[in-house]
Amino acid sequence: QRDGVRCQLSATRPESIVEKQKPEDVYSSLSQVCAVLGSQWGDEGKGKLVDILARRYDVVARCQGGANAGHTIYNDEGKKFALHVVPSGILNNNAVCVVGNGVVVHVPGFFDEVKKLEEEGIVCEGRLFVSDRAHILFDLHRTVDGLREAELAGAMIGTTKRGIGPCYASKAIRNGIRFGDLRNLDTFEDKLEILLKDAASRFPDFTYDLDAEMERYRIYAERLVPYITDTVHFINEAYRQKKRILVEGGQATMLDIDFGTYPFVTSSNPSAGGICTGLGIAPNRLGDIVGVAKAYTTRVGAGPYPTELFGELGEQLRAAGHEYGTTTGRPRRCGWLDIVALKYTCDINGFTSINLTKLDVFSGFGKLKLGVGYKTQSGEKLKYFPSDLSLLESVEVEYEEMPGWKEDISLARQYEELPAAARAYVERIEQLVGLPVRFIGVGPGREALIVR
Ligand code: 2SA
Ligand code: GDP
Ligand code: MG
Repeated sequence: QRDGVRCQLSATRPESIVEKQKPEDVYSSLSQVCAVLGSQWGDEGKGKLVDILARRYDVVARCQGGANAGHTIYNDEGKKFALHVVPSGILNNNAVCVVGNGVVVHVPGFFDEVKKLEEEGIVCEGRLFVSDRAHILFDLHRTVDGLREAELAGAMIGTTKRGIGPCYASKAIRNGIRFGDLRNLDTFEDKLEILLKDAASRFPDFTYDLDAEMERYRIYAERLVPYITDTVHFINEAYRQKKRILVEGGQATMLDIDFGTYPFVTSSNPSAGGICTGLGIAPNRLGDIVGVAKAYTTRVGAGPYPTELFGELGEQLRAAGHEYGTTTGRPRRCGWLDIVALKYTCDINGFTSINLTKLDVFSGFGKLKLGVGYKTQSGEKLKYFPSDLSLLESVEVEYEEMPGWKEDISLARQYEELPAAARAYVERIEQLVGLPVRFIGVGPGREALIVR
């Protein structure tokens, strides 16, 4: 069955591969270093799980990406928070939050986020730290992001225009500026001038005012003093002191610059390798890696998307799942769950379990489909997720059909309370990917989670 033979949905449901455990046992069995990563194209609901797990962790850290990420969480009073760079552990007062060296940070955006949190009574200073090795994302990077997209015209990536690609480009080309550089404002100014001149030489319409920018950064430099830290040392010291460390991924593996549908990807590594390079945590210290997967799929921006639904069903999913970008408000493309892509990201990340989210969204849908195989135009079955985009764009997806359910499941808290068809859907996914679905999301709130 693993290779996508059409499902014979017989009267006998597949047996769950999950051994029954009490929720508290599941939580406490999670390893000292645990990561929550996106297994699709982002927006799977990583923020929600991180917020819930943060109560069991001492340190919550982001390792890659920047304010392109949008992680939506709700507190116990149902108040909504949309986080971008600040880790989703910030709502738990006992957790220390780290923005790692692999993250790119727009300073005014960072302070806006901190201000909004502090207005809600959430203290950030003293428990939120930014790596001195993290790169500063300047307004110029945002401008260049927009200019590059405009140049690409019909072939645009559909970026969030948050300057992510240009900032990582500065880092790679080695004229980037790091938070630690704010400790010496004279050399900082020299570096900033080089960076601005570089952008101006590439884009004739790009103008800049170095003095005005320096004036702003002199002020930021002082305001940032309590936040800038050697987080590599901090996190390794925390590890030695047996503190529990939770890593929050941004975006997802299908948007990974190496493993995603290049060039329609982001500019960082949202997959497991990004944890090590973006925080300075050694690979052999990683433990559980929870892959977050929506019960269906969504994608924002351009690029191939084999199981995409067009027309009424896609609209229905978008409306039922409120599928609009957390950062940009863009409508998300929607489609069936893609098992071929999910198996690929399971391999890359070594997920130890799955958090299947938004299962509630399917209530009232008719039949459900799982994309279980890809076939080329010549009828050849692909054995694995291809790197060749033109091939990917032309594949025919083989689907298994499964019965849906009518019941509202948003109040279910025990697995057994789910309708048989919902359980069959979960268990078929487990069978196909060979991993336990330990967490099932049935609503956006903290309480709307089934733990098995
Ligand atoms: P970028 O801005 O350079 O990282 O864009 C490159 C591609 O990566 C996609 N990308 C995302 N996809 C889903 N969600 C993201 N975060 C926001 C959210 C997005 C939003 O939580 O909803 O609000 O639009 C995210 N960030 C980057 C992007 O769409 C490009 O395809
Ligand atoms: P992230 O980027 O992976 O953190 O996800 P986003 O916050 O961008 O998007 C996920 C959206 O789904 C948010 O609006 C969440 O509040 C919401 N959400 C998360 N889990 C569930 C769930 O199980 N059911 C429903 N209905 N909504 C969910
Ligand atoms: Mg998001």
